[in-house]
Amino acid sequence: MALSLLLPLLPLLVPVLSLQVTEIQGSAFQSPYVNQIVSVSGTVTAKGKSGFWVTGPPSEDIRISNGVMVYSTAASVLNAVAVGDSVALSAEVAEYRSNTRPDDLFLTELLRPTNITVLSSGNQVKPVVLGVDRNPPTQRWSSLDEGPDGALSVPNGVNRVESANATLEPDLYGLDFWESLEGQLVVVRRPTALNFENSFGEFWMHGDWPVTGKNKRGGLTITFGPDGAPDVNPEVLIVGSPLDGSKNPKTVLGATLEDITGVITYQFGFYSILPISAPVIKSRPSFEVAPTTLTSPKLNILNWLWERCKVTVGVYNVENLNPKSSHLPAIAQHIGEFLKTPDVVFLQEIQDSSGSTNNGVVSANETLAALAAAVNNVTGVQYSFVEVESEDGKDGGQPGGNIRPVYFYRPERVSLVKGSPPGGPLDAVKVSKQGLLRIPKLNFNPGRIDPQNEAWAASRKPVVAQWVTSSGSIFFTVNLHNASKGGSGSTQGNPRPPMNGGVDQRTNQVSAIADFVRSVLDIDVRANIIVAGDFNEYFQTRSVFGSLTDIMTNIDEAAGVDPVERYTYIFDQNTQQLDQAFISPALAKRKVEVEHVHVNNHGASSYSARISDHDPTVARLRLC
Ligand SMILES: *[C@@H]1O[C@H](CO)[C@@H](O)[C@H](O)[C@H]1NC(C)=O
Ligand SMILES: *[C@@H]1O[C@H](CO)[C@@H](O)[C@H](O)[C@H]1NC(C)=O
Ligand SMILES: *[C@@H]1O[C@H](CO)[C@@H](O)[C@H](O)[C@H]1NC(C)=O
Ligand SMILES: *[C@@H]1O[C@H](CO)[C@@H](O)[C@H](O)[C@H]1NC(C)=O
Ligand SMILES: CC(=O)N[C@H]1CO[C@H](CO)[C@@H](O)[C@@H]1O
Repeated sequence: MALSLLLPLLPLLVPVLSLQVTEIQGSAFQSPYVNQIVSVSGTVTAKGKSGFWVTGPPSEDIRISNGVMVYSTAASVLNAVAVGDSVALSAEVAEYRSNTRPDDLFLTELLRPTNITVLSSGNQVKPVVLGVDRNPPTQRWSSLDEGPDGALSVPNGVNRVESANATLEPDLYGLDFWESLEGQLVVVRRPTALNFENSFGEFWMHGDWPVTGKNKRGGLTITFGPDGAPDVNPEVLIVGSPLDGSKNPKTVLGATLEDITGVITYQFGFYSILPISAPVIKSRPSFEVAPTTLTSPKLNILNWLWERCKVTVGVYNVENLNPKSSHLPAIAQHIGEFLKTPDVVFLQEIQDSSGSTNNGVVSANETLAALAAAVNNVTGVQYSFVEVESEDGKDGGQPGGNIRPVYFYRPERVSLVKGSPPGGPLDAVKVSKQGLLRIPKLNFNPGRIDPQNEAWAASRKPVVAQWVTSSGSIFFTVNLHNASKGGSGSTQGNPRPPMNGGVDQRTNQVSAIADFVRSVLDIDVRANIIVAGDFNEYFQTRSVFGSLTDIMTNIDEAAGVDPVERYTYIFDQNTQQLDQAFISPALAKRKVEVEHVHVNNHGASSYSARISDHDPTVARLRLC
């Protein structure tokens, strides 16, 4: 109480340090003068509802910003200055972070400005032109992201940016680069949007500077860098609300914009640019999406010998589908017209017949019958389906929905290998040698992998099936949907490596799946096995996939898909793959073809027009 009453008087009582903006900012994450009253002068570069920005004389040292925000919402302060004014003022140096966001970084700012004097008006400040004056690094966020997987390493959150308070290395690390521009006026030339806008109207983009992971659509995909560690694209900015109160345009992946001028700040967990006024869209991409070219062959007497070995599979997370879902006809159209009715479709997020109504219904027979009828309506193809019913409320997801992985299959092309009963929710699928040929056979077909394993608590249990094609080839499938990334943190927050919610559970889940696959390969090293679904994890988080990649091959790798085109999902600034498929050595040895069909991330003109949050994938494999 006494202190806060005194604070406005402090500038008068304490001898005031006269500093340059560069001295206030310093070369580390936090100011050397935090909590001190200083006097400073500079030119006003921008003004918003909660303060203004001043730029002082620059430093030769690129680590040191010469801009800073002066925080105040008082009309008397905001009315006292105009853009272009050269001002002198006294204020308290502060490191600000919202109390409700303890994992954010601090923003250096000047608080409670007093004694504001306008020295002259109409001055010009030359903005930093990004891509000309400075280029962001393109692979890593922070030196504190320790471990072989960089920002995707485990354990998470073992370091803190703020307690390390390292001297900035803006040539190497994204956080350091953007921090070195904190408070400065910058120009982003020829921006490209990297996603739909978020619910606050903010959007991610990169400008005309060197980038990595660039895909054909204009997005930046998570890849591996030249040193073998993940490249998580720090060369991006999120565009916050314009300072003049206007509204950002609606964006989509690959939209291009006119140059953006604004100030660099940190807010809501991210380094952001606050544009002076609303950015302007220059072009939007076409929303036409080509269907897959990987169709199932029509067998005839001439092509039979070669074509009989092919099988097509689709993988699609259909986002909480139930018989009444308004997106059900569109999903059917996707399966029919864009995926071209693959022989087996691995579906995830099929809800029970009563959807999210929490009434004890677990069977999804009506959801599946409705989807099959709708696909038939579109294509004339009649799918059959097979699932293992969950236990009510035990598999996570939307409460009451009992989401699960399910197989759709074309009975004229493939069928379940006969002779094993279907498993119940708690029955563990096992494989054993059968018959004279000692071929692997399941005790339950279909059956769930180790359903009582703690790794599947509140999560979907993977469903295994053994199939035979109409021409007699046998293959195994594992359809899965692992624990979600809920609880993950910002890529640009204080804990390093960034928090990756559920990563330990996913690691254990993949390991349980790998154990099952190994049990099949132990019996028949040439077995055809396809493991696919929504792993809820980027392939570049190698610690999660290690147990599986020891014995199987990532299907995109086997097919030679360009690494930048491997994506099924856009989150924040990155296009990335949560949906993965792995194949056994026998399949990887033969020809493998894969296409990610971007019906949702390219085919929708707005966030709400997407049918699902995931894009489906189609693969064509040779079984013999
Ligand atoms: C207020 O500004 C005047 C003129 O710039 C300066 O002489 C004086 O020292 C300042 N007082 C404080 C408390 O900063
Ligand atoms: C951060 O580092 C700078 C430069 O080494 C130092 O001057 C400053 O006091 C440090 N701040 C904190 C809070 O550790
Ligand atoms: C789904 O299963 C329920 C309960 O066994 C049954 O009453 C209903 O007729 C089935 N619906 C379809 C479309 O098969
Ligand atoms: C089949 O298509 C017709 C015409 O588009 C539609 O009225 C009907 O509801 C559809 N039936 C199913 C099962 O999707
Ligand atoms: C432990 C855990 O992360 N479980 C989650 C698995 O995923 C579902 C849905 O995505 C969540 O509801 C669970 O909480």
